[in-house]
Amino acid sequence: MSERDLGTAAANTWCPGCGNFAVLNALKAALGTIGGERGGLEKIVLVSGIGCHAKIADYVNVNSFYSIHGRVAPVAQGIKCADPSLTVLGFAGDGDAYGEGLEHLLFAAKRNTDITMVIHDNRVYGLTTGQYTPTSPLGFRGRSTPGGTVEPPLNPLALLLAAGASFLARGYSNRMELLKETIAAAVAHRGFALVEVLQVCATFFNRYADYNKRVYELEGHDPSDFEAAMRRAREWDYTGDAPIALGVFYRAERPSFERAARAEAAPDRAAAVRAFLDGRAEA
Ligand SMILES: Cc1ncc(C[n+]2csc(CCOP(=O)(O)OP(=O)(O)O)c2C)c(N)n1
Ligand SMILES: [Mg+2]
Repeated sequence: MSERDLGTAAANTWCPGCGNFAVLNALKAALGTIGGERGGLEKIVLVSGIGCHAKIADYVNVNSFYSIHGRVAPVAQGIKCADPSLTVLGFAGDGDAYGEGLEHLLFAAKRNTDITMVIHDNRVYGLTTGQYTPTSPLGFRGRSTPGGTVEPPLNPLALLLAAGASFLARGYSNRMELLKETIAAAVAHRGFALVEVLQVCATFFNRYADYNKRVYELEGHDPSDFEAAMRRAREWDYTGDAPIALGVFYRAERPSFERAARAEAAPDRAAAVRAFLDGRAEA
């Protein structure tokens, strides 16, 4: 199936300049490269949340499931556990994943379920027209905070790394090539992968000029080094004007939840799990 065939007849309702177009195009390009090893496009399932980002499910011609606000990670994990042969990608907003759904996201990372989560982090509630989210910067003025927020933002990369994510990366909606590569690498990873995308909301929080000045691509960084990844993750705390790193921060090979859980279902549980952990058992 070509990239063109991956489109649908649904009318696109994102605003002009929205960073979601870049995520959509990067996804289509990445899907074109996934193919064989992951079983082809029939084996792909997209799960989305609620918000502007969620409409991505309408615009890609693969199996998809609209979940509810904050519940992308549990739905994606359920699908993956029911049929581990599927390749499951979750698309969630910053409000969706880091606000309402944060607990689910942290536990998906802790379990290392083999899903890819792409977070459209525009640092605002886009669909509901401009309220602050967990990653809005200190002082953000929006519909619900006309005087500016008085609480600092979360740093989702530092938080997810601490929770046990085995693949962690950051992309930017104005760096298409890197975004394509990063999504493809996340899908290829066997285990919980999170791609935090600085996905600019052109209408309610336009950061293009600022991000363009500050983003840089990670070079000479060892993604197997947890401490180095944490230092890079904390370099910019989502407030202030520090440089913003893009690329793969962390990558580690660990048994995934759904494979370990299936090994446990074998008659000799302990032996099966041990064999699985030794890398000999097949799920
Ligand atoms: C349980 C629940 N709470 C609140 C809402 C209202 N709601 C719909 S979209 C949204 C915000 C979405 O923001 P985000 O996840 O950042 O997505 P974006 O629109 O920015 O892509 C909210 C609060 C809802 N639909 N369901
Ligand atoms: Mg948002």
